[in-house]
Amino acid sequence: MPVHELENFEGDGEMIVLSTEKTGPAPLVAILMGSASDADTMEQARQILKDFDVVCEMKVLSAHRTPEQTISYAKAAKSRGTKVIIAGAGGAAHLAGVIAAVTTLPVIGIPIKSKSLNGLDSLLSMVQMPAGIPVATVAIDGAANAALLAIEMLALSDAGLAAKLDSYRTKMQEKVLKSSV
Ligand code: RP5
Repeated sequence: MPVHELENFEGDGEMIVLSTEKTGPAPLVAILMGSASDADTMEQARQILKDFDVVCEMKVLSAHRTPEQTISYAKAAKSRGTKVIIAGAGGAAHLAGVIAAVTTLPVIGIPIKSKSLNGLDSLLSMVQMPAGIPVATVAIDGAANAALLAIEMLALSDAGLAAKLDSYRTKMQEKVLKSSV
């Protein structure tokens, strides 16, 4: 679905307003979060995707506060051209699991560090998915690795992206080897 049609996209009767610009390619990666309070952490994922020139969109959708809109968005994602969904949530962190339940797109979950239990609650509620509905859960607040994992998935069918990943790794190795202690 071209991006200009996304503006009027309706999912199961619920209008979803997208942050995507009017022109340009459809977002390959969706970055979703349970609350705007997760945005600082999730921004790390957006920045890495931007560095790799991967088109993405960010959106707040909650498994608990906006369940119908969340499901509508997740159900429509594949037909819109999205390839990977990144979902961050904290506390009773069901967002990634609920999304994975209604799409066969790969879903990467980021357990957000919570105030009460430092994210252990988020991690355990996200990672312990039942067999059949996978969520690739990264570390607590592991937004950078979520983005890199999404890029690795996309790079399987994109040689240019694969080359950028190789270059990223090489630079990382050089930085470590140059470290002085
Ligand atoms: C979750 O509850 C969100 O993902 C967030 O991490 C946490 C707290 O949300 P707020 O109360 O700050 O909106 O749904």
